[in-house]
Parts: sequence; structure tokens; C-alpha cells
Amino acid sequence: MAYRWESDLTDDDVTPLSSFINRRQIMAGMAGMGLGAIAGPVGAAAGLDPNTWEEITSYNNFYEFGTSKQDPAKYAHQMTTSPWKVTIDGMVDRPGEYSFSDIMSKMKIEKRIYRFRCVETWSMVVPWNGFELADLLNMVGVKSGAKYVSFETLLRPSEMPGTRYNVLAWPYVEGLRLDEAMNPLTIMATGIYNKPIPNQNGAPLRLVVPWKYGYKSIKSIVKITLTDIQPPTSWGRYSTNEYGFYSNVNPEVNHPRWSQASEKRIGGGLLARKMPTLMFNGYEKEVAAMYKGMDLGKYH
Ligand SMILES: Nc1nc2c(c(=O)[nH]1)N[C@H]1C(S)=C(S)[C@@H](COP(=O)(O)O)O[C@H]1N2
Ligand SMILES: [Mo]
Repeated sequence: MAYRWESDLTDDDVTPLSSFINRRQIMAGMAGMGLGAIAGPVGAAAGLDPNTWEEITSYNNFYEFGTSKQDPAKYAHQMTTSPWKVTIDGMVDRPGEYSFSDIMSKMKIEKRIYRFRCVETWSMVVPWNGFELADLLNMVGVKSGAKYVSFETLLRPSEMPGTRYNVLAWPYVEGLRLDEAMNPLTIMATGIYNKPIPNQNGAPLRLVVPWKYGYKSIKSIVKITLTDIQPPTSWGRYSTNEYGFYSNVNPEVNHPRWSQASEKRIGGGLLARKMPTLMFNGYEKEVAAMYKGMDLGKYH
């Protein structure tokens, strides 16, 4: 049996340009050999097998609702997600408060099946719906000189029982370098399995950066700020040497307290207990160039 987790994005996915071109070349080659347009996966890529809706929506990290994996599914329904506004400010041409419905009316919603790897060593495959963060940033116009994007989650203690405890400094904040934010793999997810994203997964919109540990993928975003200084992150504040700014998935750079060489695919059964973790979570081809020359152990 082929190892499913070594396969790549499916045909359903919006294929990155490089593999799209490869595919066209392969198809053209086949046509030349009189094989016609053979449907099916390119090369050995059989496609990723997504986790079930049940798995994706009942095993979560969303500490604003508590620290157990079941707390978000239990309590996140208390969060009011409509109306919803996102403040976009800092080094942008058109700062302001953008309503979620206004954003949705302007963005092109796509389906992306991505691997998702938590720093705690569990993983899933999630069929997201969403739009490229780059499209939103281009809509507001990024000023020259901006180098980073910072993100902030809603903080509404009356609806978020977990924020009574100072496990993390609230609100939850995260950040990306501008080129990472503009990378076509980086999306704002607004759905899962073609349904609106459930509250426990970060309704109504959350970041998804598939080559980084899950905590970079900040949920229920209310603020996006363009800046020229590296922004703080909630987990970085908690422990800088354990949770670096980059947090790229890397099987060779261990967490100080555990190995990152393998992972457990949720719902994968016995076979999926010790799957090898892939460099950049399997997205090396698409993202490695952004880190060329950087010491990935130092800038973890
Ligand atoms: N605001 C906020 N965003 C968050 C978190 C959180 O606690 N609060 N947890 C992060 C972590 S550690 C992970 S692994 C993912 C989990 O996303 P999921 O529940 O949709 O699988 O969300 C990330 N985004
Ligand atoms: Mo995580």
C-alpha cells in the first residue's frame, strides 16, 4: 500500500503554479504519445485523504474556551460571530474596519486540502474553504516598507470561559513575515467541507499556514496590522525558546521537550501512529526558497 501521507495535493485543490505547469507538460507528453488526456493523479500523488468532519470539529485547540481538546466544541457556540468586523491598519493604503460580509463579497473562495501539523505532534488533513491572504492584503494595499503582518483574535471574556485563566496573555496574537503572508499557500479559511467554519475551528475567519505548526494558524481574527517590526506572538511570549517566530514544521529541529520527527494522524488508526513528519510539512517545494541561507535551527 502506498503511504497516503507522502502524497501531495489532490486535483480538487487549487494546484500551485509549478505543479500545474508540470501537469500540463505531462498531459501534453501523453497526448503526443497518443494516450489522450488520462484523468487521475499526476505521478505517484494519490491525493490526501481528509479527516472526517467529526474529527476536525471535535478535537481542537482554542484556549479561549479551555485547554482540553473537547472544550472548544463544548463552549465555542457561545461566541457571537455575526456581525463581525476585521480592523486592518498599520502600513496600508486603505485602513479601516471591514465587515466579514464585505470581505466575503470581494474574495474568491477556493477549496484547499492541506496537511495540518500541531506542535504537540498530532496531525490531520483538512479540506478548507477560504481565500488567499494575499488577495485581502492587496485589496487594502500594503505600503512599501511593511515587513510583517500581525494578527489578533477576538477577546470577549463573557463568551470565552478560558480567558478567565492566564494560560496565555490575551488576546491571542500571531505574526508572519510579509513574504510568508503573501505566499499563495497562506489562506484565510472561512469554511470546512464547503460549510461555514464552525466556531471551534475559528469562525468566521482564521489563518491557515500549512507549512507551520498549528499555533501560527490563529483563529477568529478581529485585527490585522501591517508593520515594519517583528510582532510578538502569544506562544513566543509564553516561551521564546520553545516557540520561535517562524515555527516552520521541521522534523530535524526538536521541541526542547520532545522530538518532532514523527506525528500521529488523528483518526488514522494503528498505521498512522508514527508517520514521519515532512520538512515544511510536505510543502518544501513551495516554501523553502523563502528561508534560503537561514539557519533553521536558530530561526525555529
Ligand atoms: N485564537 C486562537 N487561535 C489558535 C489557538 C488558540 O488557542 N487560540 N490554538 C492554535 C493551535 S495550538 C492549533 S493546533 C490550531 C488548532 O486548530 P483546529 O482546532 O482547527 O484544528 O489552532 C491554533 N489557533
Ligand atoms: Mo497546536
